[in-house]
Amino acid sequence: MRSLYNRRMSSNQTRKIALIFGVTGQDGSYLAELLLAKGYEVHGVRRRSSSFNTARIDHLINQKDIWEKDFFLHYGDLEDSSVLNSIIKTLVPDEIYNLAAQSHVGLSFDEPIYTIDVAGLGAVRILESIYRNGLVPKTRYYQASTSELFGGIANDPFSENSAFNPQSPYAAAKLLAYWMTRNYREGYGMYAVNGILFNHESPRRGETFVTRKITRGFAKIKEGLAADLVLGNLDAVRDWGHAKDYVSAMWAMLQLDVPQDFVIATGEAYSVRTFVEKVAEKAGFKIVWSGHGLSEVGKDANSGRVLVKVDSGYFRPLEVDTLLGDATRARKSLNWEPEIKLDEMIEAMLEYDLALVQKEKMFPNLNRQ
Ligand code: NAP
Ligand code: F7E
Repeated sequence: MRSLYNRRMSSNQTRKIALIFGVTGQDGSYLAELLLAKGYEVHGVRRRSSSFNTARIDHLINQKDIWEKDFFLHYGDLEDSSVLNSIIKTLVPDEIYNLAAQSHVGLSFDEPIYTIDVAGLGAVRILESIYRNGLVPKTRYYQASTSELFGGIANDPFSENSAFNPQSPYAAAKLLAYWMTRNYREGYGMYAVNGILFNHESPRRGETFVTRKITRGFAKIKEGLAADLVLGNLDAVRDWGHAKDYVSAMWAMLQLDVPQDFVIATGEAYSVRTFVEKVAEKAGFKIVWSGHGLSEVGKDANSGRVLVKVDSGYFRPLEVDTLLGDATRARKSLNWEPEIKLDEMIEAMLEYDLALVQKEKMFPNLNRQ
């Protein structure tokens, strides 16, 4: 921070400064690319980790013409107010994107307090820092809100006006952050908005989320590195878009004259079961299902081999059955449309995972310490 502070004090800043919490995550990496392409000076906050956690942004770090000229990283943690306050106070960013969270819904049942501290109170720590440093008229704030707020009990598409019904510690934490974002907007006049994003995926999606688990699983099966894939609730239905499309919406939400919250979704939803069938087909298998509940299996129609099994370990204490979004407001006010179709996204994810598995076959110790 000290060297950055000196540099910032002496520079004559003409371009916009963006600060991304969660820059090492799926969305953070795509957003950093987008903002750099738009000419921003981009700062990201990363956590100290005992193993490398910058794989998604290494291509930016390794570009000599942008690293520490256009793109900067700072150590910090959403649990540590003093460090994040010092980063915000020093940079005085034009835009802050809060994408940092323990973002796994299933895991939030195992670690509820940590999840609420980071995904809920973490947002309040940033909002307080903006407010108490007198940055309200300058700094705009984006909160990574989520379709999990809705809880998935209605069959109609969810919009900005739908009721919330959080079904996990993760969703409850995000509900706190959602309301605090609105409170700072309505109470203090801060430009602070919630992007209520439905599920979005990509080859950079974490490997424990269901879409990536499926593309990685079938890549391993195809290349002979796994016999089968074990999943939880196959009947869950989700509205899956591509992360690259969704980070454009985040940026657009911070460019309006009047701050507003937006739902971002494709308007099409499929079950986990259908997602499996689509991935399997692209990997050269045709799945036929038999059995029920925990005994259900997906077999390859040609060989009769069991490729998909169900295990109760992947079920959650509370499940969100169906999430389908209505992004009419974003279409009208942000001129936003999702461009990448589900099948195209699945092909890209599978292709990426096949290449990864082939590398792992050639270098079996690749991921071992
Ligand atoms: P992700 O890949 O899990 O990335 C989360 C980011 O948060 C990572 O950079 C992670 O750092 C960082 N982080 C976690 N705990 C932190 C802490 N204590 N302090 C500072 N940073 C911390 O998530 P994503 O898919 O990109 O999603 C971005 C945001 O949108 C998240 O807040 C998520 O809850 C929300 N969201 C996601 C979706 C979706 O479908 N992807 C939908 C709606 C909302 P490490 O890399 O070190 O772990
Ligand atoms: O689960 C079911 C699971 O973990 C999707 C996060 O980005 O999107 C994400 O949360 C569905 C659920 O994502 C497995 O029960 C079945 O119904 O991929 P997921 P999520 O819980 O929807 C929202 C919008 C966020 O905000 C979150 O941050 O798939 N499912 N079998 C499984 N899920 C997992 N993870 N693993 C399975 O084996």
